[in-house]
Amino acid sequence: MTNNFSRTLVTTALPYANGPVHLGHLAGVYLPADIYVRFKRMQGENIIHIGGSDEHGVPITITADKEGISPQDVVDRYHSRNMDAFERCGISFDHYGRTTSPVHFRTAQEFFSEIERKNIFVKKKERHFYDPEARRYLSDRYVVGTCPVCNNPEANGDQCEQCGTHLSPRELSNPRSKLSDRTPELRETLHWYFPLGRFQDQLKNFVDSHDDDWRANVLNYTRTWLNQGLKDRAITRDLHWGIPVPLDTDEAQGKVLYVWFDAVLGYISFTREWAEKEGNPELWRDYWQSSECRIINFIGKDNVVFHTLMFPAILMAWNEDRVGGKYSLADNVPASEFMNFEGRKFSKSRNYAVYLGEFLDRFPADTLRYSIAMNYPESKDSDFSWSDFQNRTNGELADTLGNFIKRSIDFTNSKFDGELPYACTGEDWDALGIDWADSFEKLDQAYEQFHFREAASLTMQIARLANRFLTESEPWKVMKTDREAAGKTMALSLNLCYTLALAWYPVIPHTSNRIYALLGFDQSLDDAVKKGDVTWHMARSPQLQKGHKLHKKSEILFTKIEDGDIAPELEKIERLLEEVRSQEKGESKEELKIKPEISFDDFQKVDLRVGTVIGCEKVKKADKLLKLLVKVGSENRQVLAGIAQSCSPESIMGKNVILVANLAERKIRGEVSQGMILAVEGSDGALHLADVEGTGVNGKSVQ
Ligand code: B3M
Ligand code: ZN
Repeated sequence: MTNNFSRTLVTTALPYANGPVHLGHLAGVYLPADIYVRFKRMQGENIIHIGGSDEHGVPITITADKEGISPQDVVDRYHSRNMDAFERCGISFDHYGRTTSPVHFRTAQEFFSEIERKNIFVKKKERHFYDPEARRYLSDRYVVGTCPVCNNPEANGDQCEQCGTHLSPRELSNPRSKLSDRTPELRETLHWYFPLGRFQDQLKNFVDSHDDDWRANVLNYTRTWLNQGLKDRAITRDLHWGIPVPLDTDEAQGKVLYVWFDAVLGYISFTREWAEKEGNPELWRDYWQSSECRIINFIGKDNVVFHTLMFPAILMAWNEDRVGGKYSLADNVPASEFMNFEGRKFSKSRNYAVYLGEFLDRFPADTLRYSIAMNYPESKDSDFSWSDFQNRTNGELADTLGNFIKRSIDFTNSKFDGELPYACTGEDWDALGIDWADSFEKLDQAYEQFHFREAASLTMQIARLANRFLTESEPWKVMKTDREAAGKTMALSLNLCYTLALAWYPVIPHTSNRIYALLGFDQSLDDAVKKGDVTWHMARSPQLQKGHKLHKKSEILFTKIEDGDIAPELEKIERLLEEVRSQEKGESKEELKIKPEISFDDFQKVDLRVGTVIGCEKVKKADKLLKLLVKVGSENRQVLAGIAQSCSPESIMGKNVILVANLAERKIRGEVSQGMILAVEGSDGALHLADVEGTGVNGKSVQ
């Protein structure tokens, strides 16, 4: 990935403005992007970081309905809260836009119109539930009804909580609207589909061309989709919140663009807004429409295919038959895994999270940035815990880095009147025992390849060596007999402080600015970087001359975190966990609605057998159903199971499942189902088949 590029555009996934961002978001997307951007800025590269709020889609209207306020109120609230939290955390966006802005409406509509003009969209008529009283079409989550599998009368349009079956609203009997409790009617409605399949070959070539530089997880997710064959995706919705379909026809009335169609285009709109802010409205083209610009999309793993397939396909559709004004595709899409919190997944809906703004009310941004960088979920899920945060802050930031800086500054202030007493030579510098060339080569590579955890550890390693150098040189003792030697130690130490100020800038910029100020500079490090007065390269050799004057100030860079400081947090976790557990229990008690007791004899009537899955395919037009062929002893049974959204056909082939073997046959979606198989729902909402290991178990009864 070496460059012929003279510019870089970094984008970060646009968080939905329906809630506050939490540490999981920070760890996966915003902090890594900011670290990278700061590193590049310091290298003197032309790089911009564009982000903003995703303000459309069902998540926003659901929050609004829940709180009884308008979607606009929801997005206004969280857009400013999130922007403020990011700023306090030092996430240095060049522009943070919002998808409700006029420029974005224009951009998204322009894309729709261009693709429509080229006749690329496919239009399909469908029947959707409509609530005549609320005068709204109902998305899945707005419909309830009776589950076709377990007869639960309160099943949701997307899933039955009682039996776990994933459903679509039309599979429910006695459907009702959540808005009015009335029976909705099926109404014919027309929708625009983006034919992803039309771009299958182009997309495959695009992905293949990044075989060497994209992360394995990104390639894997994307190829799973490619291998299944890309399908048409609806890109319009019947919703009252969103960007109107820009057509004057009757059929376009009341329709808005699907949130994912508009959200990815936000990156472009926001770059346009940035260019306007810069006073050069055409400047965005240097980033989006120039082969000299590298584009990097930082995202979480749940957003991969939207960025590696959907967004590129939209740009391909735009570019088709064009001579000028073509958009470039991303060069890299570094998707993170998830960072968990005290061993559990963050969950907005269960309120199991630490929100960024709240965290920063209690602890300094850099302690968080450091801990999270050291836990960056690069290739597997990681975990944030309060005790790890405490240990890293105290043992690494305070005892190592902070301690070294303070001792260097204070001793020079008190014994050398705040003045660098000696001119360091290259030889002195090399004699420190730090292999500068090697350390910086490794650091550069770590940053370049998005290995931020490694970058932070390497930098801490330099701080450790510096701290050890000062301790072992004992200038406070040597001073009594050899002032010159002590002076040399201090001059080297202060130059090491300078090196550390620069080297830490990508990860803990607030601290770097403070060290830089302690070293006697009037201009902030941020400004010095911006102006190019300070560059990354300067970190590897001594920069402070003999006679250089410090500000003669002293500062404690990191306050230690006492047990008492995190005790309330730990108690809060206990409470949250308690709540989550009782919610889970409550849900299972309440919503399971345990059926009336049965006798042992009744139970004995159920014949459970082990069967082996010997065939499996998706059921057409039912995206939740799989059709299985299960071998039980000498019989083969056809079973329909609502597990398609959790299990791929390939993944369950050959598994030994538990089958209710004496259940009366029934028809689902016109297909016969001869039994049921057992599955459980995990806390992630996915269904897991009860799977029996071992050979020779086929046909055996389950005890
Ligand atoms: N808002 C989903 C999410 O927050 C979505 C990302 C949009 S990126 C263009 O996970
Ligand atoms: Zn059910």
